[in-house]
Amino acid sequence: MMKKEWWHGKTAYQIYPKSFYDSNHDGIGDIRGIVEKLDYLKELGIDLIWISPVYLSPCADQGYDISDYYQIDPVFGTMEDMDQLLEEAKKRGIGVVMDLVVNHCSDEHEWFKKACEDPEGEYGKYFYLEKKRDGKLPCNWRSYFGGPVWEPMPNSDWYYLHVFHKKQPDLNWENPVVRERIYEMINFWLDKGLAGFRIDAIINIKKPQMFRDYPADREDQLCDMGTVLADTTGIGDFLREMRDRTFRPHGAFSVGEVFNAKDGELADFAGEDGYFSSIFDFRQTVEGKSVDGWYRARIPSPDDYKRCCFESQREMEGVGFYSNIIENHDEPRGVSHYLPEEARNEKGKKLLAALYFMLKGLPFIYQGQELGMENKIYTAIDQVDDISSRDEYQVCLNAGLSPKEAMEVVSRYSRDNARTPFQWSDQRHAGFTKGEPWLKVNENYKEINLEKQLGDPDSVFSFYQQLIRLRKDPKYQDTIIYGKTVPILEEELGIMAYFRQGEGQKLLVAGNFGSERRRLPINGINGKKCKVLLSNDKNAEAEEGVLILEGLQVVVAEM
Ligand code: TEU
Ligand code: CA
Repeated sequence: MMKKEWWHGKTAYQIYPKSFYDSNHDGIGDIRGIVEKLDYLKELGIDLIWISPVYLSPCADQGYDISDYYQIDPVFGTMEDMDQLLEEAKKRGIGVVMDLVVNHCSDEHEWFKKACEDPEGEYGKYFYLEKKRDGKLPCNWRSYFGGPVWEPMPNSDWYYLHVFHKKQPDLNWENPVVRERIYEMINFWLDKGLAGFRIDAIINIKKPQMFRDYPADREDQLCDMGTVLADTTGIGDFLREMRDRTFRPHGAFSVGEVFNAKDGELADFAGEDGYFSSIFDFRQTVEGKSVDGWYRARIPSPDDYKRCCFESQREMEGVGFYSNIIENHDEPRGVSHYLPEEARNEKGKKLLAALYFMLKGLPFIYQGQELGMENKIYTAIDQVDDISSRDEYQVCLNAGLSPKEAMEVVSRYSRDNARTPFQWSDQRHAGFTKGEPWLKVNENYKEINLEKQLGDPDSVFSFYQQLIRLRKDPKYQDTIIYGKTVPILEEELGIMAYFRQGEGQKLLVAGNFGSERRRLPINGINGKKCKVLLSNDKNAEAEEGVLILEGLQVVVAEM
C-alpha cells in the first residue's frame, strides 16, 4: 500500500498573476487581485494554488528572471500583500504554492552584478564563467530561446552561460555556497507557511562535466539542450540534498517541471522517496514537437493524446502521482491544441476536461481553462510579447516560411495564448482591468467569460465544478485518488476509455472525440447496473454489454 500524503486528493489551480485580476487598474494583474478572487476559487473547489513568479524581476521572461528572491515585485504588490494572501487562503483551506526558479537568476541580481565586477572573485563562482578557446565559444549549445548559451560579461573577456535568455544567467549548482544560499531562501518562504513549490526548469541544473560540442542539429551549428541533458548524470545528488534540507522537514508539497527525465528514473523523481512529491506529465505536451522548431511540429490527434496519457499512466502506476495538465503558461490552450476543430465547442471542452481530470494523479487547472478559454489569433509579430515566440518566428523565416505562414505557426504555439487576461465578464477588457491591459484580451470574451457561465448548470465552469465535487465525494474519493487506471478499447479510433479500479469499486470513464454516435462493447455494462455519475449529454445509454456514446459525449459511470 502506498503511504498516504496530505496532498494526494487535492485539486490544484495555476495562477499567472500578471493576467489573473488587476486590483489597482494599472493594467497588470497583482497579488491583491488574487486575494479578491479567492472566494471564486473556493467556489470552484480548489485546494491548492500555484502562483507563477511574483518576485522582484526586470521581467525579461515574465518574472522567471529574478533579481531578488526575498522581495515582491512592486507591480505585483508588497510582502504584506503576500502575507495577506497566505492568511486569506489559509482561512479558506487553500494552500499556496510558489514558483521556485533556481536554475538561473536575473542578470540584475546582486550576485551577478558582483560577478561582473570581479569575475575571478567569490561571486564569479556563483555562475558558469568561461573564456573563448582559440577564438571559439566553450561549446555549441543552443539556448532554449535561440542563439548560443554563451554571452560576454560586460568589459571583460569572460563569457557566462545561460540556457534560457541572456538575462537569465545559470547559477552554478556545483558550488556548495550557492546551494546553501538557495536552501536558505527556500526555507525562508516555507517558514512563512507556504504549502510548497513548483520547481522551474529543474532538470537543467546539472551540466555535463565538460563544456564540449555535440553534433549540430540546425544551420546555426548549435545543438539542442535536450542532447546535452541526455549526456548528463548526477542530478540526483543535488535534488536529494535540496529535498532533505527544505521540502521534507517542512512536509511541503513539491512538483517538478521535469522534461527529459531518463528512462528508469521516474521513481527517483516522483516515487514515494523521490526528489519531488510529483512531477508534471508533459508527454502529450511534447508529442509531435520537433528539434527543428515549432514550424516542424505535428499537431497531436485524439489518438495520439490517448496513447500519451495511457503510456504515462502505465509508467507511473505503483510509483507515484503525476500532476496532470492540458495546458499551462508555456503552452497553447488545451482545447485549441488537443481538440479537433469540429470539437472545439462546449461539449468537446467538457469531454477533454473529464478525460484528463479523471486520470490518476493530481489535476492542475490553468486559469481560464475552467471557462474553456481558447487560443487567440495573432496575425503580426508585434502583437506578441513572448520571447520564445519571437525566436520561433525568426526560426520560421530562416527556414523560408513567409511572414504570414510564420505567424500561423506562432499563433498556434505561442505562450501568449495562455497569457491573455482572464475573462471575468463581457465588460471592457473582459473585466480584468479598468486600465489598459499589458497584453490584449482574447476577442472572444463576450462569448467566453465567467459571468456568463457562473449560474448556468450546463456551462464548462459548472462541469469543472462537478468534476471537482466528484473527486471529493467520500464515496468515490479513494478510487479516484488511488484506483489503478486500466485502459480499454485502445484500438478504437477516436475513443478514449478507461476504468479506475478501486477496492471493490470500479469507475468507467469513456469519451468519443468524433461526431458520430458510437456503440462500444464493454464487459459488464448494462443500462441498469451502471450508474452515470457525470456526463456532458442529457442521455447516457447502455444496453447489455454495450455503451452508446453520442458525438463528443463523455461519461463517468460506476460499474
Ligand atoms: O520553462 C522551462 C522550459 O523548459 C521551457 O523551455 C519551455 O519548454 C518553453 O517555455 C516552451 O516555449 C520554465 C518556465 O515555465 C518558463 O515560463 C520559463 O520561461 C523558463 O522555465 C525559464 O525560467
Ligand atoms: Ca495591478
